[in-house]
Amino acid sequence: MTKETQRILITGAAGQIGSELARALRARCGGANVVVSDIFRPKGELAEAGPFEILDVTDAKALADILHKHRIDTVYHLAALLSATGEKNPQKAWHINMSGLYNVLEAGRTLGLARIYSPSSIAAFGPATPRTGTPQETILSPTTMYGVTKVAGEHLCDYYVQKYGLDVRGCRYPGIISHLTLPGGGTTDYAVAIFYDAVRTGRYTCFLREDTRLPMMYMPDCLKCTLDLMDADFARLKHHSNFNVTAMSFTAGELAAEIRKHIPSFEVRYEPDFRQAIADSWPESIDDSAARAEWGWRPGYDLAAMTADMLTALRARQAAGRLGV
Ligand code: VAH
Repeated sequence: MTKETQRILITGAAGQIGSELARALRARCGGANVVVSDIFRPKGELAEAGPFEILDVTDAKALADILHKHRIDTVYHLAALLSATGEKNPQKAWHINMSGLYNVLEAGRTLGLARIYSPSSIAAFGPATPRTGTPQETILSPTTMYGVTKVAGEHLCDYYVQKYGLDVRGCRYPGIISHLTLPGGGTTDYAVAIFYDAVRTGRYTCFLREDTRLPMMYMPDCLKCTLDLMDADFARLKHHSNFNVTAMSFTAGELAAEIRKHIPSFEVRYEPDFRQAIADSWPESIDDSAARAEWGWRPGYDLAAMTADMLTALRARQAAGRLGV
């Protein structure tokens, strides 16, 4: 199966990562070979630039029908409720995140999928985890339902690798920052919203404390780590669906200061809400040496490069009158 012959399904494709992963995979494999799906039809090019399907991943039959209809051999499974949304409805988060993943893995087993990508998150860690240079192998005791589903998901994926020989891979994503599609329901979403408000109004009210430090990554690096891991020789991997990856760590105050290098008058007020407790349970920085050793992971963007690129992109959209979209 070469890149050109892959038949790919992306679940949760209308989300922050899914929408950009769809663009990258369509550029690589051809639009017709990448089927995007979500529970609603998104506006714009995502549903127009190739096959689109409405899909609720908790419906195993609907998933199987789409896999058969499009002769799918590879699934990027991104459909999930994130940390903040998950804490507002933990039972729904468990149902969507775990039933969805179980259905994808069972489809892999019964239909013989060639490869599955299922991301984890730094949310798999908890207060008992070492917070600085969090190791690849460490205590996983999350305090959010999202984190519980990520830990359970990592173990479920590895079970299907060991028991059935399924090719399942995943990274523990840090906070992801991008300007194409707004994130939805995450604790790290402040690091995206701050850029929009800096460009729109010059002021932002942050829902985390100024000194809250979290591991982060710019979207181009998120796509790079996802595709590099999927291209890696599976036989060389010692880990499968739980690779620590990161690109940088910064506090909300450090991010504001970097933005101020471009917008000197930028003002931030810090009004922590319920998401502060979630952020406080997560690591401040990550040791991603296993990903570097097993499949050559290397990030490309640091805080300065990301900030400059984000502001350039958002200012261009503002000048074109499209910042609201
Ligand atoms: C969230 N953006 O905030 C997600 C992510 C590292 C956290 O999984 O829930």
